[in-house]
Amino acid sequence: MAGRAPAPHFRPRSGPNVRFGVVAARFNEPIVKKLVDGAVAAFTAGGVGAGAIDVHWVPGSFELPLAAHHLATSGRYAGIACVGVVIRGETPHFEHVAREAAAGIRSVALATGVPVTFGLITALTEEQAWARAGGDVGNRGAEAAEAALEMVHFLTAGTVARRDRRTQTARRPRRSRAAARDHKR
Ligand code: DLZ
Repeated sequence: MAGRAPAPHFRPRSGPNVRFGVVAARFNEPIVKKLVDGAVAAFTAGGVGAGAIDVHWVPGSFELPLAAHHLATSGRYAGIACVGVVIRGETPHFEHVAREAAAGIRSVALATGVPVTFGLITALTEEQAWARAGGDVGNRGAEAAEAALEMVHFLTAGTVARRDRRTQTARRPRRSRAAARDHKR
């Protein structure tokens, strides 16, 4: 499971009027800032104007789902990347925070239909976290932004349009040979 995320299959482009949000958890803030930078850079590379990206900070990763829900239901955002860093401490607290953040983010995406993506680092050490925040193992914030862009494309352009076309083709009544002959005359 470790390693860099695969490159997106295509370079997603977004329209100039589409807004994207980044929700960032302040816990482990110096590392999270790198994730925010990565997410903003990836949105920008995907064609989102700098003025169309809003960064919202919350206390910790546990609060990410509620903030993402608030933004997703506002109708202002096409997609939202959640970023945070959860580092294992001496107690199982880490597991509760990481599990609830992951489940909550998933629930918000499913409940609202807005792509809300998971840019959370869950690391055993601070070193591992830095490696995933723009170090040797990529930038989970950038990956979350790219995933949001790709999912917006998936939900709008791609699949639905193709299905519609197929349905229309299937529904178009086929001309019988006789009708075709009549048509030629
Ligand atoms: C309390 C806590 C702990 C121990 N560790 C982390 C962490 O590693 N990463 C993180 O984003 N947040 C942590 N928090 C804070 C919780 O996410 C949450 O903000 C508080 O429990 C208040 O609800």
